[in-house]
Amino acid sequence: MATGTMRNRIPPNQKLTTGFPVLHYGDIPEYTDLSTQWNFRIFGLVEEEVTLSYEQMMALPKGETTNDIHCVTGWSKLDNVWEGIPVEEVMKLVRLKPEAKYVMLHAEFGFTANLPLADFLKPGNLFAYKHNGEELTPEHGWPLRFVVPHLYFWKSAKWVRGIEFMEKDRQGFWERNGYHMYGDPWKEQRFAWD
Ligand SMILES: Nc1nc2c(c(=O)[nH]1)N[C@H]1C(S)=C(S)[C@@H](COP(=O)(O)O)O[C@H]1N2
Ligand SMILES: [Mo]
Repeated sequence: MATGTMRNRIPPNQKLTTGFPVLHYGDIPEYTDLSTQWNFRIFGLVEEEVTLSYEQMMALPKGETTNDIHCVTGWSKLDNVWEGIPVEEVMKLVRLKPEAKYVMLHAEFGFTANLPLADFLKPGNLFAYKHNGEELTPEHGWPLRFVVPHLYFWKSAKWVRGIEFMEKDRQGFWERNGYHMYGDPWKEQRFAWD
């Protein structure tokens, strides 16, 4: 029955929403010319760092992923279709050093989000520029946001500008502010002490 199926898609203590709440700390970046004001940097434990222009990034092969959003503040939004650049396409541009075990996403205004390398490389993760068929709006992360479907949504950095590969895990922005290092919604890993 439909309700049974639905229930199984909602992690503990989450509530369904049909809207699309906006949630972030700080300002929404404004750009007038992405060619000169935006680039994407892949750095840290790679053999050679890479910096891509907006045009180079957008010229990479496209992909699609569908996820259920689970925000740590308690709302969930099902069946989101994201179009963007799959992580595996970005990874073809660099060679990882063997010590690389963790990833830090870097976004505008110094926002960061950390996750294990294995989670970052999971098929289905992408750098999105469309949500449900429409270009991302600035408040939802335009021109590009990370989407990692299997973790709480705070790991899906909006206005993402780079990927850093690390040997040891480090706290990102929300993790420094008390959120869990990993953030599995099904295990309710909301806060550092969960
Ligand atoms: N750059 C940036 N990305 C961010 C955040 C932020 O504060 N800054 N907050 C995260 C949190 S807590 C959530 S729930 C989602 C919200 O995304 P939305 O506004 O598109 O719903 O963005 C995540 N990505
Ligand atoms: Mo969140």
